[in-house]
Amino acid sequence: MELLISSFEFFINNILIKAEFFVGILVFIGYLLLKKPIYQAFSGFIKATVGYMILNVGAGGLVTTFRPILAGLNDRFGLNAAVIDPYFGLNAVNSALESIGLTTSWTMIALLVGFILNILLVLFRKFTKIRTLFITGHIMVQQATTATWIIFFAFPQYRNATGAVLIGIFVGIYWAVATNLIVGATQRLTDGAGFVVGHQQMFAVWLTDKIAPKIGNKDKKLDDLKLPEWLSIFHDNIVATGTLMIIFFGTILAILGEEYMRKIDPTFPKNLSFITYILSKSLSFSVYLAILMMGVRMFVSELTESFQGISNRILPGVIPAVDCAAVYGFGSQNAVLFGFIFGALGQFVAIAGLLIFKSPILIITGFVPVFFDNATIAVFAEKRGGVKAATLLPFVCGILQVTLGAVCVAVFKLQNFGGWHGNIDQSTLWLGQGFLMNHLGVIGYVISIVIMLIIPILQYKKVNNPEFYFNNEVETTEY
Ligand code: ASC
Repeated sequence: MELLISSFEFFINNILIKAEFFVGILVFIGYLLLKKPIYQAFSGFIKATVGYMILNVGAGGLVTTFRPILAGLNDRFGLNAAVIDPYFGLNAVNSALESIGLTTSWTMIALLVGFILNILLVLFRKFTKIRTLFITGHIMVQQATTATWIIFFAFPQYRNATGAVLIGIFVGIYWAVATNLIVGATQRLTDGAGFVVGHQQMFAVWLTDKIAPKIGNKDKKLDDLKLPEWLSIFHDNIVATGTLMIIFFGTILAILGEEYMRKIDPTFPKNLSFITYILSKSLSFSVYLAILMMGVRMFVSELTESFQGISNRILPGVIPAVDCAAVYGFGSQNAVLFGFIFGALGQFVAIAGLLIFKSPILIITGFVPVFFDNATIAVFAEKRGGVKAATLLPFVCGILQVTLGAVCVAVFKLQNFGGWHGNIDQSTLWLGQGFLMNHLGVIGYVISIVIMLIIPILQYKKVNNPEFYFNNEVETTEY
């Protein structure tokens, strides 16, 4: 038994939550199954792992640089608001659990239960209609942690191993169902690259894919926007991001002020002027984004090729669900930027609304949801509804992230802990499910699980050509 536990621990700490190795190993095995020579499998392992690590450097750089700046607004003006960001959400949940004498130690068990359940759902795909395996480790940890609070909060009687299993079932089914839902959308976007988004906005992406064609014209691409001669420099992604970030973060940094930034940022050298500091912080956004995109290109191309091996042999038809950034290389170069800017505008409008209407709960923009949710939504929106969808949908999402984020803080009683997970699926779908659990108890839990399980079955019913459903080809059916 002890050996079993320590192998589980090894697996969780070294593979499951280290997505770079998970992806690398999958690529390695995939190539071997495709009967490629071992040296090619090795080269694939290195490129996929390094590619994912590069992506992490880019994403990590963005998160660690810009999260404190946005959150600084809260501190600087003593707003006592909840920051909507999964890292703040994690801290909030940790403190909330501590306040009731618990820790997140059950979360790791839940994580494993969820992962195994996802594999079982794929294995029994004949009945479940699930094709996707969620492998974005750090996201799984964040979601399992938030779910720990939601479920322990709703069921004080199960603050034990039973609760851990309930959490595992909840997240495992969400991982499988939500990613399975957007196979069609992702395959259409990437022209059948053979992966799907496994992150924190899958339900929103599914809706985007449905709504975008109704509100915009897919042929009016961001890259084709006719700009006056001098503005055409912004067709270049680096120029566009760099310039906009100088305006965006320049304004926020100016509001926060030099004195405050010197106080909170130990990397602000004494002899550097505030203007140079602002320029270099803002432009580092373009740097990290360029790094992120480079990593994405590297691992996506390896994964796409080699995963055929796994999906042909071991888990037939299975599609890996990976970080949302994997789709940033598809579609117009500037879609990511538009998503972020319009999402942020939506959030700021909504925050102004909370202030004007004297909401008892205030919200502060967190970097992860405002950037990664909205950039992802914009990429999908642009594919199906052009410029109009790529601007309007992130704007609406930004409004929802703030308003429903505030509702989540109230419903899950997190107001004293300073944060909420904040990603759009967690602030919509999970809010509804948590609400059911709070009010109907175990019946609410069962209802929310059953609803999730029915989704892929309904989805399958709508497919015109069931053969396509399980063999990874680009689906044309919409559901
Ligand atoms: C998240 C999160 C991150 C980023 C990253 C995007 O939700 O916690 O660190 O998005 O996964 O590439």
